[in-house]
Amino acid sequence: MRLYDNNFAPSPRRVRMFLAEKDLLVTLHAVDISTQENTSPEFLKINPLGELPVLELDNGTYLTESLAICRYIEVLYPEPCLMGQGTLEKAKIEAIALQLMFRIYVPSTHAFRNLHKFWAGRISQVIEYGKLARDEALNEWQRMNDLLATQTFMAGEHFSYADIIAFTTLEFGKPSGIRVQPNQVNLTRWYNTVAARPSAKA
Ligand SMILES: N[C@@H](CCC(=O)N[C@@H](CS)C(=O)NCC(=O)O)C(=O)O
Repeated sequence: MRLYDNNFAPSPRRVRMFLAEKDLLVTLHAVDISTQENTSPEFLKINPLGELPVLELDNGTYLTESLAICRYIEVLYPEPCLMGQGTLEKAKIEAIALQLMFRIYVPSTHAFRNLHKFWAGRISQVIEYGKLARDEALNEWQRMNDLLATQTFMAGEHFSYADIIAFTTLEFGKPSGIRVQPNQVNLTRWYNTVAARPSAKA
C-alpha cells in the first residue's frame, strides 16, 4: 500500500496517525500542495478532486477520503480497535467523528483559508468570514471541553478514531488562532493525553 501524503495537511495526518496506532508501515508519497502538485494532470488521474490523502492498494485501486481509508484499514487490521466494538460504540464514535468533521474541522479549514498568509494571493480571502469561522470552531471546542468533563476520550472511555480527528484538527487550527483556552481544563487534560501517544508524532 502507498499513501499519497502531505506533511502539513490535517487529512493525510489523520490517516498517518491511524496507521501509527495500528503499528502499520506504508510507503509515503509526498505531494506538494504549496506548488499545486495536487492539481497536476498526473495527480488528478489519481484523485479528480485534487485532494489528499489517497491510499493506493497493491492491486492499483485508489481509495480517497480519510474516513473511508481508515475504515478500510480497520477492517483489514482490527487490532487495536479504533472504530468501536459493537453496534452502539461504533455509532457513538461515528456521531462524534461527524460532529468534529462538520462543526469544527470544516470551519477550521475556512478560518485557515481566509485568515492565513499561506493562502494570501492564492485565493481571495474574506477576513470577516475567516474570523466568524474561527469563532464557530472555538465555540465548538468549548462544547468539547464540557463533554470531556465526564469522559476520558471524545467518544467515551476508549481512545478512538474520534480522538484522532479531534487531535489533528486542533493542531491544524493553531496557526489560525484556534487553540485550547487556558480555562479549558478538560480539553487540556485530553490534549496532553493524546499528545503523549507515539502516534501523535505521525
Ligand atoms: N474529506 C477529505 C478532505 C481532503 C482534503 O480536504 N484534503 C486537503 C488537505 S487536508 C487537500 O488535499 N487540499 C488540497 C487543496 O486545498 O488544494 C478527507 O477527509 O480525506
